[in-house]
Amino acid sequence: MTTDAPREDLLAGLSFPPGFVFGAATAAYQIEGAVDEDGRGRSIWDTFSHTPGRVFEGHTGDVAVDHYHRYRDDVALMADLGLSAYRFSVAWPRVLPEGGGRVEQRGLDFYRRLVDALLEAGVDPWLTLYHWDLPQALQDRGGWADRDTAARFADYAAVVVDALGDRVRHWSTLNEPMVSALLGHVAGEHAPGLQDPVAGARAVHHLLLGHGLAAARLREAGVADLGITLNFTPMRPASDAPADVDAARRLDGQQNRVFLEPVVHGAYPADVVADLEAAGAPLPVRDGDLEVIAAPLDWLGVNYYFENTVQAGPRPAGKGPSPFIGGHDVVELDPEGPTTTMGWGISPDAFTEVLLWLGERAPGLPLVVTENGSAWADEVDAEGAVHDPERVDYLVRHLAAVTAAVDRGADVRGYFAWSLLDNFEWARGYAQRFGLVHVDYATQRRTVKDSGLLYAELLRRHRERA
Ligand code: IFM
Repeated sequence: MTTDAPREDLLAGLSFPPGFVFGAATAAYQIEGAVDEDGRGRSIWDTFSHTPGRVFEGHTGDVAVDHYHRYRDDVALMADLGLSAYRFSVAWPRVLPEGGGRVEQRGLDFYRRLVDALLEAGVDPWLTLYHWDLPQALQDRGGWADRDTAARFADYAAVVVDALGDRVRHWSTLNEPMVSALLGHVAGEHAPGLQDPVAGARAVHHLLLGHGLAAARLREAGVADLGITLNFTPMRPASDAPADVDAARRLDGQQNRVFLEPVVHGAYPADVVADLEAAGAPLPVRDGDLEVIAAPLDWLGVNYYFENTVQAGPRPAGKGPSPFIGGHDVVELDPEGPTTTMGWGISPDAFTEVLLWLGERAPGLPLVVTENGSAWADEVDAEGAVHDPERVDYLVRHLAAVTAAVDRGADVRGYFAWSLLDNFEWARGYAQRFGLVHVDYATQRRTVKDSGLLYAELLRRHRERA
């Protein structure tokens, strides 16, 4: 790898507390490939991506970036970059091909090998149990809309911790339950591709219940560093008009608060409960569930990408169905100013605000930025370099946003860039590149981008200061 730091000192002024964790993140279905190997069962994303019209140009995760076979090289790359930590997810259908019952040791062995390679390379593994790849067998029995899936998730957690608990210290239950529940069951934009608000509300609750039940099993197995990862998007009203203010409240409720509040305070926000009931899609809460969901945590994972401005009014057809229950009368406005290739705006100040807001909403709970990053149209040039000035700019400004939050008292303990590698960006396929490392999908060749080099330089300076 070329290690020349970019000439201009973009990192001046960026300084993080001693012990601050710097890593990069990925997820199983986005990188592993090898979908038919070693007894892996099908996941809802195999089904979804193979359904015509669901994913950009019919892309699938069948091969992805072949990490299943190239994990040793990828770990070496992480060590070269100087990452102190790596956040990855375990594919539930590799471990339990039918969702429950028979355990596939070959699937667990892959993660044992991966974790051993990470530890040998001095990279601390941060394991996420669920990053959206539900076994299809469980979907066939109702998926997250069915309460039993929460119990199956806890059983799966117990199997994984039994296999890896001796070598993985940092555990997370779910990644972005908002996306699983609402993009998957209300907008139909993600697997399982439903447009069913009732199923969406049920999925919200059962994912959170699964989190709580799994947390208990992980604690029983001795896990002492446990979190959940939620994605936060500030919702700004387009004006002071009461209808816009209420639209922002409703979307903020379903995007942010309906996940945060039960996890940290053991109660759903009353306004969201009322909104969902009014939409005919109630949360199926039973006695005792909220105590389970509010299991004590050691940290909260924060994924942040952009903010939204919202306006009351009919949603234009071109926008597609809203992921929010009853959201047909709210429009998320197109961002003003530059956007990434995802069409997302760039708002580092809102990132600082989210971290400070979480400090108030979840006092005493350390925060870890488990994802932050941006997609751009990167290419390898004739010299074999990938110049990605927009990602460099996004990275530097968002790291500065973290330091600003820390300076103002937010207890942020780490930052994981999304993503280590270019990969399968769900419904957007391989057209969106988020990696610090470019992947040529024809050859699987990895090339560290300028942003990756800059990140490596930041990490080098951070280590030197420690
Ligand atoms: O690629 C995703 C990731 O899987 C979850 N968080 C957002 C990323 C970018 O869309």
